[in-house]
Amino acid sequence: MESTTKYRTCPLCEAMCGLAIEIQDNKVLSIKGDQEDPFSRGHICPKAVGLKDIHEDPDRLKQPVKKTIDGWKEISWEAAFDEVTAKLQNVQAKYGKDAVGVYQGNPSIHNLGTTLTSPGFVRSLQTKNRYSATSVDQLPHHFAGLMMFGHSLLLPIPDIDRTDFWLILGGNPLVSNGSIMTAPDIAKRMRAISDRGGKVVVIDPRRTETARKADQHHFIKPNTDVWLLLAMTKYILDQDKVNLRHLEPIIDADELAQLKDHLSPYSLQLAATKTGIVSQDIQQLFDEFISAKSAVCYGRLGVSVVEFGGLCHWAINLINILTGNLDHPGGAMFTSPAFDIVDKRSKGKVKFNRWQSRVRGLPEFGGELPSATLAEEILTPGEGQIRAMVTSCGNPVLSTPNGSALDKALESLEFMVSVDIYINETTKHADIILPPATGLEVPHYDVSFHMLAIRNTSKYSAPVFAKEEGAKYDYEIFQALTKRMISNQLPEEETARANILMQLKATPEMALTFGLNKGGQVNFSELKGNPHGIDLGPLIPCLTERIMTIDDKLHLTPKLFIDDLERLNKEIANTTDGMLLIGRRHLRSNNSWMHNSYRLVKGPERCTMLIHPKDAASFGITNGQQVAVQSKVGQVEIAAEISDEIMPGVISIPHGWGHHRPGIQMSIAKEYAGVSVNDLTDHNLVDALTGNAAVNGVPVRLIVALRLRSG
Ligand SMILES: Nc1nc2c(c(=O)[nH]1)N[C@H]1C(S)=C(S)[C@@H](COP(=O)(O)OP(=O)(O)OC[C@H]3O[C@@H](n4cnc5c(=O)[nH]c(N)nc54)[C@H](O)[C@@H]3O)O[C@H]1N2
Ligand SMILES: Nc1nc2c(c(=O)[nH]1)N[C@H]1C(S)=C(S)[C@@H](COP(=O)(O)OP(=O)(O)OC[C@H]3O[C@@H](n4cnc5c(=O)[nH]c(N)nc54)[C@H](O)[C@@H]3O)O[C@H]1N2
Ligand code: SF4
Ligand SMILES: [Mo]
Repeated sequence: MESTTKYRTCPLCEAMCGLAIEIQDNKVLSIKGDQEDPFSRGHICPKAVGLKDIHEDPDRLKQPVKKTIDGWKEISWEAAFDEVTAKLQNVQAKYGKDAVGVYQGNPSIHNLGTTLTSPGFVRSLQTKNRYSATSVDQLPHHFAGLMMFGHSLLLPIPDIDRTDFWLILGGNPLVSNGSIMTAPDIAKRMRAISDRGGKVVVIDPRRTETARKADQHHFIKPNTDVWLLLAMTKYILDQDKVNLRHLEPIIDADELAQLKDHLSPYSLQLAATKTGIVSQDIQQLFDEFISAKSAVCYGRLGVSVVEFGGLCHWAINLINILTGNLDHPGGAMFTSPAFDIVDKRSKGKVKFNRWQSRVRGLPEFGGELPSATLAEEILTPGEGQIRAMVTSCGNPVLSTPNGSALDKALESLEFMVSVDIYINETTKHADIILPPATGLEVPHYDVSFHMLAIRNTSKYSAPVFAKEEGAKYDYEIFQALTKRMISNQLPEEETARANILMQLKATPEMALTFGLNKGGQVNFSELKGNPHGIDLGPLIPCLTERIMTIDDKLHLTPKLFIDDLERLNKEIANTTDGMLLIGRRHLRSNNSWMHNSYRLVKGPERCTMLIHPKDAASFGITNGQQVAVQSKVGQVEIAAEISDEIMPGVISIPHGWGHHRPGIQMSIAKEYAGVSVNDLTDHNLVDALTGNAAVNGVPVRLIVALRLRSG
């Protein structure tokens, strides 16, 4: 058969790159960037070819497997669905609904079927023990969106194609390819800022790949951005540089006046002391930002997974609002997505702290509890203890703080089921694994990332290959489970019952058709006729229509943020002296699960501890030496990589490694095991306001064994 080229969006990260995939007889010949994709314009990163490896990976599961004393055995789908739901119902009958916990990981929102149908299944469990990767990631963004704009999905996106000044705190988009900012080909877009006379400034404890390409970089002591951001907000107010533009009518003048009082402690001098950035540099940064024609302040993981992540994102929004850069070209803008998941019916509803976690009393957000408390909810006896778990698209043993505790906790469960494609550090604890078709075998539409993109675009990708015979799509799995879970909860009335059962038959394409028609910008057949995607133009000011607060006002001073300043103020006089641990990402890696692709893991060891030459000298560490790193909760041994790209007092270890644990069935990943940084991160370190895990800025100690010389 002749080779053909299929076009589709890469589902691996948030960038939504268009791919041109050449295939012949069910084989991938090549994966290249799609030059005709109007959004990604041919951009691609090395991970995209990993899709071929996932497609062909002999370790990938295609049939349900059940753990037996003789190892994993394939079982039929029907038997698996029956057993899973019977076991979950049994645990709930014995201990109550909350005894079943559920954790949903990152690929949940990169899979159309899972995005659309897993929520129904989770609801059918009727449990308060819901967890996800959100609380080890972007929760503070959602929190600030909810409190200030009225909806957790109203997230301001940096309009980097038009900005004159891009301030990046704790983000490394040249490697991550952008997050809460879907923007394929960041490098080109960054260069364009400089070419039009603009400026990019990066604030990061590491001179990252992005920092090296930026116009300016400042090192910052981890976990101190909050002082800088609040000082900047205060500075804008003190300088009388407030310019609310079209948002003035929806901002309360009293709130603006009160803001100034609340911010009085946060001087530029205090910011300098806390962050380690010299005050002249801080002032220059503030002045340049304020006077730029357009400017945007953007923060990502380095200001999200820290102890004051909530306040950081509040301040970031304030800075953009007060300088006239929110909802304005070149600033931070909102999308007008073709498939809009902001549900108007939730207007004014604040889904926060409606219940708390049983053991530590951490607040619920959007129906979920913080993942940092999952292990103790399983391990602590008492009413409401989790006795069975469902995981889907997640590897929390490697991804959540104190992963070793969770490893033990999962072992103690009465029953566990995982919807996943691999037997890995988390799913090895399951009794049954249900593997969906994935990657090139599934239809794709980025419901979430079109919402977070720097342009309004819309794109549907048909599957490149049919799923294997006997395999199931993710939506088929969730629908089958939901149907069984609710079979005895269905209403008596015939039509109501028929309605629910019909919804449980809807394919993702049917849901897409419905959602797109509701939005009225494009329809499904247009999308099918445009496999490179459709550009719907630059972001447009829309906040005054999209705002979801009950009073249609934008709130500058939600009480929860103001109250949290008290927690911050207790830190004013505190100083920390020891070493602090932060994370890092690599272009050829994707969280914990793509290390089974040889082409992505080969080459020099990447799971190393970056340390500054001065620190290395004072601890007597040489390059490549094994060092024991200890935290409150654990210890790992790792090779040191000495480099002045990291600031003194800080070490960096990437997450997602640690594939040495027994029982995993990923043959290549095992050979490139590394260690898990989340065996060091502390489940007790959370942003008390939002419940988000603080995996950046963890205090650690280094222990260097005396090296024995031979000869
Ligand atoms: N220390 C530290 N910890 C971190 C971070 C950090 O920077 N530092 N980053 C955090 C962030 S941002 C995130 S998002 C989380 C990620 O945390 P998780 O989402 O828990 O972890 P992943 O590594 O993304 O695991 C993805 C899982 O989905 C499975 N999978 C892949 N494709 C499919 C599919 O199509 N269907 C199904 N059903 N399963 C699939 C994989 O096999 C794997 O088990 O980690 C967080 N943890
Ligand atoms: N190649 C690749 N791409 C990915 C992923 C991946 O694993 N690999 N994961 C995807 C996911 S799930 C996400 S959420 C995104 C994340 O996207 P990003 O947030 O852009 O990625 P990170 O590399 O975690 O960047 C965080 C930066 O914060 C810095 N930092 C740490 N602590 C602090 C601090 O206290 N203050 C400041 N100012 N900076 C600090 C770190 O040095 C790092 O450079 O990436 C996505 N893209
Ligand atoms: S940047 Fe992200 S979306 Fe683009 S090819 Fe790489 S992994 Fe795929
Ligand atoms: Mo993430």
